[in-house]
Amino acid sequence: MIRDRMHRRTIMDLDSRNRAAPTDYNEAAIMGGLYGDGFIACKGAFSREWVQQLGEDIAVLFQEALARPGGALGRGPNRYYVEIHPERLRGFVDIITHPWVVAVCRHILGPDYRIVEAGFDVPGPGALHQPWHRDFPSPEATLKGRRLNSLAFNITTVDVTEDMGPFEIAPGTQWDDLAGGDPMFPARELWPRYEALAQRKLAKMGDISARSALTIHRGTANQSDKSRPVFVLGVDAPDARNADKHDLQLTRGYYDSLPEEVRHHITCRVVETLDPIVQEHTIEGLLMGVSPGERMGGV
Ligand SMILES: O=C(O)CCC(=O)C(=O)O
Ligand SMILES: [Fe+2]
Repeated sequence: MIRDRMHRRTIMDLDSRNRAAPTDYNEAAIMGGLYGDGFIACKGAFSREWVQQLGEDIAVLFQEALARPGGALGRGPNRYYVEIHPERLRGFVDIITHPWVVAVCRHILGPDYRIVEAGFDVPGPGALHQPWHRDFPSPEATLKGRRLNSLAFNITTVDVTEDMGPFEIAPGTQWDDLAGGDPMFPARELWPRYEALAQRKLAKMGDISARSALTIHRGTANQSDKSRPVFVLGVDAPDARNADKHDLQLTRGYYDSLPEEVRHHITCRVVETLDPIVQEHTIEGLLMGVSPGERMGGV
């Protein structure tokens, strides 16, 4: 009980210290952005000091993952994805209780949304372009039902510059039916369409973005000498099945310390001690990178 009260106090302190002033988040703008472009952002949601702490926690977890066989998944040359135990991030509760994150989840996924994945991408120096892709095949709910039932949130840990291989999206392509081809990797003949649509996202420390992971996107070639670690949070509507591919674990002590309202939104195993995460969703199509000079498809 004491623990619970202390935790609440921590959250409240962080509210006043580290968060943007509460704003009325416009439901129609959120729906319009995610159903339209498939990508929205909240600029300056966290302080730079808070993001620096996130970056430090991620750096520790990245070193641990690289040292453990199977701990970090290759996503192309010098590009990794690592799924994590949320409680290893000091700011995890700040992220999932951030009023903009809560508003976006509620408006798009409904009141029973569930957090199913926490991890980070690290595109390092020398990482190549990724092939244009979506992170998983479009479910029936989206293809036939024309409804988004999952979201991916990203928080950059560094100020992204042009030479760091920014993230790019092709707005509106969350609705594309890739029938007849690979369900995640559009054929190269289609790439010129995505290149023409492409928007580069030069996120700054403190920004949070939300996207449909179905919106066709790619990490671009990192030509700088700095890596660009970015936190990833996956959230499902009750009918989505993405939790099946992940194994979110919280220790009993941490779980019990969370307010009931927060617990309600996490699909996880409650464990005595954290098991090493068995990364199960290698995406074969991402293992090869595309050199920036390489012809981008089409004729
Ligand atoms: O580079 C990024 O920010 C995202 C990478 C990505 O889309 C992926 O690995 O699936
Ligand atoms: Fe991706």
